Amino acid sequence: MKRLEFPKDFLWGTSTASYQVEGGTHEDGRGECIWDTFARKPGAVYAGENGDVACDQYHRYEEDIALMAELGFTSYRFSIAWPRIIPEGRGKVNPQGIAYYRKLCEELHKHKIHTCVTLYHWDLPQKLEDEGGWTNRSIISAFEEYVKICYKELGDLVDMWITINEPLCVAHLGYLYGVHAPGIRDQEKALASIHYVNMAHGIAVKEYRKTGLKAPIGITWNPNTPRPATLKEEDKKAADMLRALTTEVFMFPCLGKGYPVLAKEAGYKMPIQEGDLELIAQPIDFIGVNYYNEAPEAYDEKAPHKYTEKPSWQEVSFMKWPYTPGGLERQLLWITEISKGAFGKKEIPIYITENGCACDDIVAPDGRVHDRNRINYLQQHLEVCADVIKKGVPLKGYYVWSLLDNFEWSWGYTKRFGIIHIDFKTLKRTPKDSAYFMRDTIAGYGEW
Ligand code: GCO
Repeated sequence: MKRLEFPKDFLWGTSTASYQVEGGTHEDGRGECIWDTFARKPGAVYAGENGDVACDQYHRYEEDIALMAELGFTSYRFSIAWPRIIPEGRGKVNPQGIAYYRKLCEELHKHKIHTCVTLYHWDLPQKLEDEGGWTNRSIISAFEEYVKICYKELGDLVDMWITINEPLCVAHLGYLYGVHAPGIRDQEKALASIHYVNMAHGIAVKEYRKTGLKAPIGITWNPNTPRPATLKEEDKKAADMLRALTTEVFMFPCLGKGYPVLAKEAGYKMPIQEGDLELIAQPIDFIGVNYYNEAPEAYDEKAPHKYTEKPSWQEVSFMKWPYTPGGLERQLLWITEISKGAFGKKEIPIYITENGCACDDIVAPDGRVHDRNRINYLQQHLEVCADVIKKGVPLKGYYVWSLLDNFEWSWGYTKRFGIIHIDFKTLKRTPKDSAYFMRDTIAGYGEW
């Protein structure tokens, strides 16, 4: 028999994001965000779907929190919708937005569930995008204004703060490849957005330290740490270059190391001004890691940065992402290594703030969702988590992505990541077998 064993104080959570689960996009003073706009663009989102209703957590949060409590989760990671707090991005604060997130946090605390708040999970107020969004240096002062309101109005109810979710996706998907809002494809703008999203993280931490609030603050990255496809030196260089351009350009400056040399060699010119790198390198209390899969990378003479992804052999999820738990071990060991000594600290605690998979889930005639493939994925990755802790990785918690099936960005509602099934016609919630697997794992019966 295999058994998953974790430290007693290990944090067990589920993750969601405002635009993906809340709905209520035109309610109680919420302003427009870039995803409201992007979803209206023909072809941008599968079947023209959007987050107007989503899982309707804006009205059903009590039911969702009761389900989390019933499963024994000890933390809930959700994001605050900036356009609910400051509808125009700057200036007037919306008291109904504040009131909603206070109610959400109070309900979580009533069920003894720890509140883990992501300040930015991609729903930028449209008015700020109209001024250039993350490609305009002025976004930093707008983010500063926003986070200071959140600290002031919600600081007494938040147990853990995450500044930005996945800066890589903000920059690359939003401004380089244009497959996410705001749908721009421009290399120079993408480079500016990398730098300004790093600076926004820095200003958020700097302002947080002035509040005197005690909860830890950190950031969530989705590190891309490919393995070289072969032992050939050129494939190793290709993997190193990909990691530098998609991961180290975010993690290194935030950890006080400045931009990676390989990025400069690749011609990355950031709009750096005096003092920027010092602002970015504010000491953080933890690192959030979103891990889904790893891929083999090889040298490719014809590719822009001489790297290309090679085929995987492993079983894939419904997103065609391979099941690669070994990649999680390699990534966590790498993060532990590169963050050792940052800010003069022996180590920086790590939380897996997202891990999970999309499956073709259906409700069976018995009324259940037998998502054995998701349980296999979770078991394989949780085994790695239990194992790396014994190897000295300061892993302190694990959040499943996601609590609910939800709006999977440009895929709309076609990719189900939840441990709770949503019938998007009735919004009925049905815990999947993976929810009961997580319940047992949290209770210490993670065996099979
Ligand atoms: C991300 C986002 C989530 C996604 C999830 C599945 O990591 O991309 O944080 O919003 O929905 O990862 O793709």
